[in-house]
Order: sequence, then structure tokens, then C-alpha cells
Amino acid sequence: MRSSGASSGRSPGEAVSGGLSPADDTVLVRVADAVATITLNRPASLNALTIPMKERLLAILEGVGGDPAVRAVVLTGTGRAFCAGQDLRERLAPDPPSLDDELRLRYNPIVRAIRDAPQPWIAAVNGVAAGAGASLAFACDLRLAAEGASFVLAFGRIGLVPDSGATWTLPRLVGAARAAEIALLGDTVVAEEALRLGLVSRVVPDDELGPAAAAMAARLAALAPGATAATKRLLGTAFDRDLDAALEAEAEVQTAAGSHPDHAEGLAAFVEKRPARFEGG
Ligand code: T3D
Repeated sequence: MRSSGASSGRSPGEAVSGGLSPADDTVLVRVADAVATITLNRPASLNALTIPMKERLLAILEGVGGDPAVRAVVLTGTGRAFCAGQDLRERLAPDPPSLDDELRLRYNPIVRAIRDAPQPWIAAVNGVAAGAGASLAFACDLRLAAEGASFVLAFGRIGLVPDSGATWTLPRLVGAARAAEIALLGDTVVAEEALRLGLVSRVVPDDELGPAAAAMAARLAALAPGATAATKRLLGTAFDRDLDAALEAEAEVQTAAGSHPDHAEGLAAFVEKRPARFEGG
């Protein structure tokens, strides 16, 4: 996976992966030091998602997910929003795309790509995350919020139901009672409240969000990729198992992790008092 887009920092002539058009800068991706940073970039519309933008995002997600050189991913937005969800102007066009197509062909595969990716995903929520924008943040493995960030499940205001996985992720993150209040009333949840509810794990000053997300991603990228991917899988399916099934799943996955060279490298690094150099694979 190579960088693409106006702020990617790629040098002239460098290949853009997956046939992504370098002329389209609505979603930027930059890969450096095993961390992919994906930036939703339509700030004038609060990074609201259009069809071309969703298609570009999905192509990027698939490229990143299949790239073993990428060990952690940060998803964020340009400007004062993380993402305002579906572009409502597109929905108001004379011949709007069907909701069925939008969900089944675009939003759902995007959510699946985040959940199925082997890498840990960090949502660096820089501002408002509304509708499917909130759902994208909920789909990530970790959420850091800037002090000025907020979440709003705005679906009810336009006569829709929460989608893009929000009815699945939100109760798992905050519990049934809080999820019902957030989803049904659609009140704005500001960053400090999101922290109190467990919707985000950290809130940092606005200008420290980028560095905080980058530091967390660097820590994740230094871990053994196979064990990290397996931990993500175990956590992502935890609520679907009883204790016996969880113990069995852990035993199975741990046996595989223990036979990987990265486990031996971790043990060697411990006794030699040096940082581990995990190869993955
Ligand atoms: O295909 C499908 O429809 C299926 C999938 C659905 C999933 C969904 O995401 S449904 C939910 C869609 N999102 C929303 O309903 C949120 C709409 N936006 C808002 O409620 C507010 O904009 C915010 C609470 C996010 C922020 O409010 P505020 O006061 O800070 O900003 P603003 O003034 O409302 O917005 C600033 C600009 O962004 C404005 O443009 P303008 O007037 O300056 O040219 C506004 O129209 C634009 N904008 C904000 N959200 C969207 C948007 N443009 C298009 N689509 C948006 N979702």
C-alpha cells in the first residue's frame, strides 16, 4: 500500500495503489513506519460521504487490510468534523441512489473491511461524528477524541434507523440503556460524556489528537502482528460466546500464537532486555 492524495507526502511518480485516482483527494491515505493514516477530506461538507468517496474509501480499506507492511491504522477527518455521515445532498438529488444499494454495496462492506482487517484501527475523532460517521468511529477498535469532538446518531431526525453497524457496536460499547438513549433521542454526546460512557477511551486537547493517535498507532505497530490480529478477533466476537467457548477460543488461538517465531522473539527480547523485533507473517 502506497500513499495517495494531495497530503500524502508521496514523491512525484510514486505508484498509487489499487488504481486509486490521484486526482480524487476526498479520502487521503498516507503510509509511514507501518502505520496507515486515512483522512476523510471534504471539510466544506463536514466530510459527508458521497458514493465516489465511499468507493474510494472501500478501495483504500481493502488495500490497507491486505498489506502486511501496515500494522496499525488511524482514521480521522480534515477540518472541524470527523464525518457527518451520508451526504444528504446526494440523497436529495433527482434520482437518488437506493438505500438498499448504499447499505449493502457501500456502507456494510466498509464496516466489514474495518472489522475484518487484521490491523487494529484507531478512530481519531477530531470533531463531530454524525450518522454513519459515528458508525465508522464505533466500528474501529479504539477511539480517541479531541476535546471538541462529539457524536450524534442523527438518523432519527431524518426518519432513518441507525445503520452501518451502529445497532451492533453501540450497545456493546456503552450498554443497552445508554445505547437506547443515544440512538432513540439522538442527543449530541460531547467528548467528556463519551469518555464517561466508555464510548471513547481517551480525550485529549484538540491540537494533541494527531500526535496522541500517532503515538498509540506506533505502539500498536511495534507489537507482534499475528497476536494483535488474533486479539482483535477474540475481542470482536467476545459477546457472541459463553465462558466455555471463550476459554476454548483463547486456548486454540494461544496455541497458534505460541508456535509463531514472534513469540520466541518476544521471549528472547525479554531476557536480553531489548525491544522485540517482530516479523509477522
Ligand atoms: O444513503 C443513505 O442515505 C444511507 C446511509 C445513511 C447513513 C447516514 O449517515 S444518515 C445521517 C446523515 N447525516 C446527518 O443527518 C447529519 C447531518 N448534519 C448535521 O446534522 C449537522 O451538520 C452536524 C450536527 C453534523 C453539524 O452541525 P453544524 O451546525 O456544526 O454544521 P452545519 O452548519 O450543519 O454544517 C456545515 C456544512 O456542512 C453545511 O454546508 P453549508 O451550508 O455551509 O454549505 C452543511 O450543509 C454541510 N453538511 C453537514 N452535514 C452534511 C452536510 N452536507 C451534506 N451532507 C451532510 N450529512
